[in-house]
Amino acid sequence: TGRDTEGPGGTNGTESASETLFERIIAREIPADIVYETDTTLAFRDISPQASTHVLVVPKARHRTVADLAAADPGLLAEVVATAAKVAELEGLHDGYRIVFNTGPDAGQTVFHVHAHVLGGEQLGHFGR
Ligand code: IU
Repeated sequence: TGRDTEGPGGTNGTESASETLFERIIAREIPADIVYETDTTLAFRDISPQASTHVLVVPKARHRTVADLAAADPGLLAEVVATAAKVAELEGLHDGYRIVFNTGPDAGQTVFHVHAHVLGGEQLGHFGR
């Protein structure tokens, strides 16, 4: 939609117009089952779990995709990954877990506030469709 260069939170002066579901969860306007929180990240359960454990980790600052986040704030991307690892520990995923960043429509990204899917608690299929 031509907003790919927009910065976190939007730069078009109509923040609410570009707000995603996850801004509303971060603002506690919509309830979520929060698993863990840091100053800069939030982890909450996916409403439609695709594995025994399925938690989403978001940076509180808005970036559309993981590529945008990596370019704009690599330290924050590292914090997202560290929060994902903490979630895995809290959830007892001692035999491993998967971190997925769906990026763009072909990957099925539906919410354009970057989020890591943390999946585990069972033997996961090896990629596929
Ligand atoms: P995706 O990678 O953009 O497809 O991931 C979006 C996720 O957000 C997806 O797994 C949904 O189940 C999840 N989700 C949610 O947890 N709560 C909601 O209210 C909605 C979507 I709408």
